[in-house]
Amino acid sequence: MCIDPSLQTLSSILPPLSAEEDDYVQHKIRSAKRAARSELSVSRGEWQRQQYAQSDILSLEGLQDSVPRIHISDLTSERFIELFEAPRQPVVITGLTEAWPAAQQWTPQALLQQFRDHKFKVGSDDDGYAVRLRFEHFLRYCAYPHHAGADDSPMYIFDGTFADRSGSAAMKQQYSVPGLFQEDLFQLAGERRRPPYRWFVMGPARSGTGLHVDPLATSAWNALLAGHKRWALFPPGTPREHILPKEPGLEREAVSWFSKVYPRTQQPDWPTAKPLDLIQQPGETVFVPHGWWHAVLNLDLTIAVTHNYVSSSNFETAWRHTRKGRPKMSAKLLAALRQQRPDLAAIADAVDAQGAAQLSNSSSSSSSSSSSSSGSSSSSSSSSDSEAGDGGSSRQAKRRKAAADGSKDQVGDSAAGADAAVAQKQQQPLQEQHQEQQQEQQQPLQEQQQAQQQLLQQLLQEQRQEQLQEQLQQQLQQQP
Ligand SMILES: O=C(O)CCC(=O)C(=O)O
Repeated sequence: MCIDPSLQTLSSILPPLSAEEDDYVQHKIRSAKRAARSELSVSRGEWQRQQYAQSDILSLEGLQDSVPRIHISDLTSERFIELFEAPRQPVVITGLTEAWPAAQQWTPQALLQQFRDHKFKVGSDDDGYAVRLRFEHFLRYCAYPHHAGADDSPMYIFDGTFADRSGSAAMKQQYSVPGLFQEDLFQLAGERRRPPYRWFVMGPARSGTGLHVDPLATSAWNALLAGHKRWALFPPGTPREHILPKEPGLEREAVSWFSKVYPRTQQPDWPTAKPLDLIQQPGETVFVPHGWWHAVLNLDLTIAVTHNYVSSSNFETAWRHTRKGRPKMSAKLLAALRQQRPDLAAIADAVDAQGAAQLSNSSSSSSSSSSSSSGSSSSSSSSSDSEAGDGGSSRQAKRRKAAADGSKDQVGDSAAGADAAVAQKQQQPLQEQHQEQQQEQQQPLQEQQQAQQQLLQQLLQEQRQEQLQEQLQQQLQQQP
C-alpha cells in the first residue's frame, strides 16, 4: 500500500481516541460512505475493489508538465486577458496566495482548530442531498489506513456553501478573489440568485475530480494551499467519445479515468488532441478557460479553493448557456447589465435576437427541421441545467435543496458519475455540448495556442531583458 506522507503527519495532530470514541467515528465515516456511494458496499470491501491504493496511479514517471507558469508580479489584468483569458489558454499563476491568511491557516492542524465540529460536504446521496461529515471525522477518515489509505477513490470535501454557513463562513475572510478574476458578471444577478460559484476543496491521495467541462461556459481558477494535484486538460472541441468513452467499468472518477483512459492518450494511434499535463504545486493557481475539459487527481492531502466566473471574455458564450438553463437568473442578470454594463446587455440582446430568428426559421421550414432545430442551443436544457423552482413536485423540491447545498451539478453541466466531486461542476446538455464542440473544432485552436505561447515567451524574454538591464545599470552605478 502507498502511504501518503501527509497522512502520517495527520495522525500526529489527531488526539488518540478511546475504543468507544473510535467506534463512534468509524460509524459516522461508514454512514457517510454508504450515503455518498450507495452502489458500493462498505462491509464487503467494495470501496477497495480496484486496489488502486496498491497500484502506481500516483507515479509521475515520464510526465512532462506542459502548462506555462507566470508570476503575478509579471502580469497585469490587461496582459492576463490578452495572453490567457481571451485566447482561452490555460496558465499557472504563481505568487497569488502568498499574502492570504489561508496560506498559514489552511493547514490540517489550523483548520482542525478552527472548524473541528463543522460539517463539510463530502458527497451527495442518491436524492441529491449533501452528505456531510464533521471536519475532525474527515481528517480521521483521511488518516485511517483502512479508509482513505485503502479506498480506491476516497471521499473528497467539495463544499459549495462553506462561505454561507455560520460554522465555516470565517473561511471567506482568509482568502481574496485575485484582481485578475475580479470581473465576475454573475454577481450582478445577486448573491441569492446566482449559481454556486465557490468551493472549499480538500481530499487525500487518489481523491479527485473526473473529466468534465465546467458548467454554463464559466471559466475557473483553482488555488492550491497544500499538497499536489495532477491535472490533464483537453482543449475545447475535443470529441467526447474519445476522452469520455461510455465503457462498462469506466466510472467517471478521477482515479479510474487516469488509470484507464489517460494511458490511451499517450499511444501513437490516439486520434485526437493530447492532454496538457500539469502538476500543481502548493501556492500555485490554475486558470481553466471555459470549455476546457479537465480531470484532477490529488497526489497527497490537498487543500484548495476554486471559483467559477464569467467575465467579458466569455460573456457571450456564457449568456447562450445561461439564458436557456437559468431563465429567471438570466432575466435578473440582463436587467442589471442594462443598468451597469449596457455594452454586454447589447451582446445579450443580439444573441437573443439571433436565437429567436433561428427558432422561427426552423419552425417555418419543412419536416427536416427536427434535426436542425435539435442543434438549436435554445432547445434542450436538460434537467440538470435548468433552474429549480418553477414547479411543485418533491423531486424539484429536492433539487432546490441540493442547489442550496451548492452542488456544482446544480450549476448545470454535471456528467454525474459516482465521484461526488465529478458531479459537482459538469453536465452540459449533450446536444448543446456537441454543437459547441463542432463549432469550436472549426477554429484552429492549436495554432492560436502556439502563437500565444510564442507571444508569452517573447514578453517574458523582454521582461527578463529589462530586468537584466536594470540590474546591470545598478551594478554600474555602484561601481566606484
Ligand atoms: O478537484 C479539483 O481541485 C478540481 C476541481 C475542478 O475541476 C472544478 O472545480 O471544476
